[in-house]
Amino acid sequence: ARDSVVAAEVLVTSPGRNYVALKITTAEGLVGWGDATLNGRELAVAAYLRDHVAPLLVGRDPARVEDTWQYLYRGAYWRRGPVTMTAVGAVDLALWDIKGKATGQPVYQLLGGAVRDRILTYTHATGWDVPELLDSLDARREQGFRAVRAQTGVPGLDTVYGVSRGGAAYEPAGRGAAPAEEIWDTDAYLRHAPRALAAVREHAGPELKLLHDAHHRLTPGEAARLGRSLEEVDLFWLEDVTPAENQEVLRHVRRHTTAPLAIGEVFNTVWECQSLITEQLIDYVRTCVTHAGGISHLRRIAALAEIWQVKLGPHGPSDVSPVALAASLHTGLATPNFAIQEYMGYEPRTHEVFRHDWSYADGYLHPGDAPGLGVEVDEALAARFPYEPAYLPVARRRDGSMTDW
Ligand code: GCO
Ligand code: MG
Repeated sequence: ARDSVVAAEVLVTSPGRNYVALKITTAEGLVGWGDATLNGRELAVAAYLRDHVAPLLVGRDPARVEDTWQYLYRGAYWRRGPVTMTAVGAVDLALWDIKGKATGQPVYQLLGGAVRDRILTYTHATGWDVPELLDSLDARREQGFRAVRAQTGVPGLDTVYGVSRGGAAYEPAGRGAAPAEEIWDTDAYLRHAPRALAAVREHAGPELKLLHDAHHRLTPGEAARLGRSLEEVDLFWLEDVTPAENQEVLRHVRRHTTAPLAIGEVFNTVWECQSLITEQLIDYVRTCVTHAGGISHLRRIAALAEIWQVKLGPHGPSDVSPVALAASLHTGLATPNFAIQEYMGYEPRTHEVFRHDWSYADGYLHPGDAPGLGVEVDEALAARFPYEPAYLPVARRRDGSMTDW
């Protein structure tokens, strides 16, 4: 007889920052975990799962991972979008976890087995000025990282997203009932960033893989100029130069720079990636295993990208939970065109709530060999960290108008 789902429960916890986890339990007593965290919109996904998805899962055969994906995606009528796709992704992860536990295999084995021994990872270095940034970079290199994303402050601005001051850790979302408001000045950024990144390259030498994230703030013309001014810096990738809602604008950027481009952390399906991939307008697709519908859908994006020699470099800051990171690593170990995994690290409390088998060593990550995804949630501990509203900041230009992001 087939096993069946008896419960699908949503857990919201905040061990340092907010996470949403989905727990699926089967009649045979197997438990699968999924990540449903959508930074700043956590409770919308929690409600979507609790009110509209959990009741549909009860009684279903947990082995039917693909059919459940199709049922939730096609069956909803209202397709795509971050809330829907994160919910679908959470279910997909939990079901892959159960399939692994049911068969005694780590998920990467079920995806065809390892095509590599370990997964290259990049982390973040941040400093308000160049000396601070170089200190941060050196600290990362001492931890063994071979690839680092470098972000710096901008003279004349008080704050810059993703950049801390004085060596403090930075967190993508700030606690509070409303987002912080920051001032942004693209001209000042474009004057400063190429100089700061050139200094980083000079300091780091030629081998370090260097990345930079423009956070969707530029027009195609500005992006082309930035790419061109960074060519000597020899970036591993330049990320999110434009909002990329209009994918055609990337043609202009491509025409003017050979800087490798990475886009897609806010995309939710293969459809948003389609022309970026098939026109070879990007080098790396950044879709995240949770926000893009789970392992089942990330594999489809990877398959399309593979044909066009586009590689995967999934999103993985601290707002992507250790469950999602595990799922990304299982996918990465078994996917030929998986290039690199972002890894920002977590607070100690987060590691305690999400006990994981994946590990970091010497600039590389490995998903581990525990059956399933290899992450168990300490529910008693999780309950001690209740949800607190937290939002990404928003930015306005000097005239008070909102920036793209
Ligand atoms: C990255 C991202 C993050 C996001 C954040 C949004 O490349 O890691 O751009 O800094 O902005 O995860 O929730
Ligand atoms: Mg980014």
